[in-house]
Amino acid sequence: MVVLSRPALGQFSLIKTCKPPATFFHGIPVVDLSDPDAKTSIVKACEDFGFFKVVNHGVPMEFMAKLEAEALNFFNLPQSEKDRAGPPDPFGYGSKRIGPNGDVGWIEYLLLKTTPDIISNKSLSAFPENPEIFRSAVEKYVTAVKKMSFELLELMADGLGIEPRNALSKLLRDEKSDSCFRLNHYPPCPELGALSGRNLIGFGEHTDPQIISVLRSNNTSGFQISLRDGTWLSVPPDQNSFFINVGDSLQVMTNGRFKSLKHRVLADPRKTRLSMIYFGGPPLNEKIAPLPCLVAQGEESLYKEFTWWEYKTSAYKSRLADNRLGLFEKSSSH
Ligand code: GA4
Repeated sequence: MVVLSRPALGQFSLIKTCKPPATFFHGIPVVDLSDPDAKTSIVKACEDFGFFKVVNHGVPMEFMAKLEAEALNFFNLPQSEKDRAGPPDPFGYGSKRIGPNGDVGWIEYLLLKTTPDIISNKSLSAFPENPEIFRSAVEKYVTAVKKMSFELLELMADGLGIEPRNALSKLLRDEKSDSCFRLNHYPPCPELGALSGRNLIGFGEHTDPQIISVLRSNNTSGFQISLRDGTWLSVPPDQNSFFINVGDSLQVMTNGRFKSLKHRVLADPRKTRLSMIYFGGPPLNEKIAPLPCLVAQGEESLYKEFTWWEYKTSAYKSRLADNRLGLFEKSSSH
């Protein structure tokens, strides 16, 4: 990886670049939600990769298409209008800067709460004409994706032999669940043609702090996952399916049996990438600890005790690529 230093990119000269992948990885586990044994494939995928693709998910395609169109309408607005929904606190519109600690990427985004109001007044202020159209597209999509996420977590609990089967899903179903929703827009960066065939990093490598993340993107590639040996694999895009990531909190709740997935996004030189991600998180006061039935006799929790609020506060003090769970490992001296 090299750091871009071309003056042409001015203030964004700190955005990193990376060689685009030569091929796609075609071995991503696929979970078919209409398969009676979906729970087994979910558990296997979470153990092997911390990542899988979901088909026959029941989320209406028109919800995805409508929200994609509305999101593009928003990102195509003049900069001054988008800026009315920013700067992010962390919610709202942001451009190039990710988080509060100096991370940057070739990206603009809208970060939204999912409870109790899906869209705050600040975010809606960028839609003076007809905010209701945008609100309704987000609400329909998020409601359907949440429902699918609850089902996935219940199947996962079944597959892991956890009782009750809502032990995981109830954290997301809770009205105090601290979940959020993100629309990411990666504009094309054609001027990079001159950069000896390198692509800008849109969203740098990181793991998600929550329980699970549910991603849907348009048909533009760029999403990459990291294997535990550090190899990056490019995920073939599929706009009709969802991609699920294991988050740090689920890693802890399974006492490390599932590992959170390190991932990143490369911007495309020619095509716009638009993705929408639901991050399912627990209530702030929830204790994040291994589920007792997943800790075998004689074994101990690998992690110190903490609440989701403590973890999130610590995450917001970190840089994107940091190993955030490291601070909470029992072996750690921090
Ligand atoms: C990564 C996952 C979600 O996008 C997010 C991100 C958050 C932000 O953009 O505000 C963080 C990042 C994410 C983890 C470390 C901190 C916080 C940016 C950052 C540098 C909304 C989240 O919950 O954590």
